[in-house]
Amino acid sequence: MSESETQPEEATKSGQPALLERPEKPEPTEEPESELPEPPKAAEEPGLSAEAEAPAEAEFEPEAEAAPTPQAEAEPEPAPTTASLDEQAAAILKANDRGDYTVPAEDLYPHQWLWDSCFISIGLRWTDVDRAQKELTSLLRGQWSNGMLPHMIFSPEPRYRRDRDVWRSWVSPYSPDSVATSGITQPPVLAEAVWRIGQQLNAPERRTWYKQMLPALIAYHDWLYIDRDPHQEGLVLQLHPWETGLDNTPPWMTELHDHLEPWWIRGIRKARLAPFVNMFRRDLHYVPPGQRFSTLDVLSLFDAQRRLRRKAYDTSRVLTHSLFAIEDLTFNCILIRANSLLLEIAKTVNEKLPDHLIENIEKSNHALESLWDEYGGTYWSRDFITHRLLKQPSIASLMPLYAGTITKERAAVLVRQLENDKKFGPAFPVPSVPLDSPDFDPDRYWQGPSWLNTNWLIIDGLKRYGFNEHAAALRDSSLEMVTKSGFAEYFDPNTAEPLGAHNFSWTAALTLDLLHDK
Ligand code: 9WN
Repeated sequence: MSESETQPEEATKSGQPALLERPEKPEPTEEPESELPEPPKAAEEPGLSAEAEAPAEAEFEPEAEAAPTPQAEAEPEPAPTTASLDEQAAAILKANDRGDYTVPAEDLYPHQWLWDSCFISIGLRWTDVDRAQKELTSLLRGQWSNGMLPHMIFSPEPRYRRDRDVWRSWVSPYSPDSVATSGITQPPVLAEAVWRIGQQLNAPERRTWYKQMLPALIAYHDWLYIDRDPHQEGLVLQLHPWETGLDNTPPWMTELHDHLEPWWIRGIRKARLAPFVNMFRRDLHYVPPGQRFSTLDVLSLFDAQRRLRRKAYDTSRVLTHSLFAIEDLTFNCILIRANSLLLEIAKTVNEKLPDHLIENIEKSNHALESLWDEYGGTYWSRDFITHRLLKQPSIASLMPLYAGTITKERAAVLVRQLENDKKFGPAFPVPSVPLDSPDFDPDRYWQGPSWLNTNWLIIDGLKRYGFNEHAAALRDSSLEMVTKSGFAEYFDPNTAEPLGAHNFSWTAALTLDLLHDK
């Protein structure tokens, strides 16, 4: 055991044990509206213990009992309902409301996630702007003293102790005392969410809101550059696929297996033991195996997470021991857009951002061009150490539209990819991996299915570049997908078959936003 990987009791900072034991009850939530499509009932099946309700982050637990567990089968399509789409969406957000924050989905995701809460608040602003603000201020409980916003804030319920122990945020001196969090971040959509909520408020309220959120936003963007751009290139690096939000996206999984795969995972691969390991996976209680990560991917993700924990989530320590760091295209595009909104927020309240942050912001706008591949006519993520472009196709190549800083000519090149039926143009776009890629799988998580959040980002980018017809068409097909199949986590891009979790919060929230913000 390394010096940083002490047991929670030994490493705990003052106040932490109280947190872990605190039998804090979640705010009572109201029963879902009767029109709410039925969520999966796996946890109520006989033979599933309370532990089986452990969430995705604990989806592989080596210490779990070896008894075979029932695996989820494809759910039937949700029952037809007479409620309108926006009523259904609002009912899902209500059912997933835990008081100060909204869980992404009952059972599978019982904690608070960073970019989920941002997307959720963007939808909530249409139904209850106060609640939308609360969704974002509750994220700040988790902010580390170095400015990092963690990708997860754990529920304090005793039954989730194991999830908190997987991460042990208390091994870092920067983690907060009052909540347990993960030790990595997620795409910085926060400035977008803060700004959009501000658009619903009158001028004095908007100023108060922006003033309230600005210090946390500055600290977060500062941390991204200071901690994650050590060579001052204008691009920030990520240390784990979970930081991209597109967890098993092909370029990251290839790099992960090439750089970090330990001997014991290679052994499992060689001995074809993956089906046996599946018996320990919690996520498969809720979602069929073909719709989630492969088992080898899950093992690698948890192994990579443990390596970060051993270094107390300290980026410079991680980088001295590992070659696995990527300047992710999606993450950096979202940061670039967030930077421009941060400037807008500061301007509204007559505040000036620190000079060094302004310099970094300007550098980023130019640095994105270093990810352009003239020969391939597209943008890629880049290996932080070698500067090699990671030329494995994914939806990330469309994200510079959302960044908004590329030229109109470049934007037009990306729009042609979007129009291409062999790449991003199935019946229900936008697939998370282009159809002509050998990695494309219509069912598997971020390796093919269409997602509402990435559609939303692309629609926003298309509008800002004036591709209004494309934006309208993608909006319509997104809403058609939800009308046809319900508020699934993701959808088969050829058939719109619902996949992953049901009654998924950001699908509901962004549906509301697409309905209201035409
Ligand atoms: C790991 C909550 C999160 C999203 C991510 C999505 C998925 C978690 C998981 O769920 O990630 O963070 O268990 O796979 O990939 O984008 O924020 O909805």
